[in-house]
Amino acid sequence: MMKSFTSLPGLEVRNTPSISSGKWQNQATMLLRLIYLSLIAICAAQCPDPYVPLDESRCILLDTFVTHTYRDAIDYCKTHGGDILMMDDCETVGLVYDFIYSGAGMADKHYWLGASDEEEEGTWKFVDNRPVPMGTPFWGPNQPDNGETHNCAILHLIYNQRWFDIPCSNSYNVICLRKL
Ligand SMILES: [Ca+2]
Repeated sequence: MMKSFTSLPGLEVRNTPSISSGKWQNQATMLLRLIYLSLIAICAAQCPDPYVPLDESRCILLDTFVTHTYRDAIDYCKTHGGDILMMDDCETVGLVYDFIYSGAGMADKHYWLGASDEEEEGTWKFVDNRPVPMGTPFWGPNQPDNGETHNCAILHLIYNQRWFDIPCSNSYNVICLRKL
């Protein structure tokens, strides 16, 4: 009579824990819980549509389709739960620059910067009242240069998106930022 496979010498089947044992059930439950919590964390960290990530803590909305005056651009971003583009550090300037040049149809436009010297000629302030950095590498060559008729700022496509003063009543495309 043939010996069964599992009873051959050296191949004794050990008493392995069953999938239904308490230990395995606990581990499976823990694993599922971890996956569930990770999914919640990933979902919570997503930028709300139509924003996309700028970096690990900020979202960007770049509208290439509709142009707005400066005031309307500020309202447009507020309506979308964010703020018109404001940036006073080179890291953010670099990130926004890279973003503008990362896809088709974005780099051939001017975008509003949330900055103006309407209140006091020559004193540039962001919408949130922070002072606007002057000179290189932020502004284009010899900018701002148009005095009392040019009191708002754009990222100028001819100047590689460096800043340029312009009348606030002009219409340009909009970039909004918001926290993740
Ligand atoms: Ca001015």
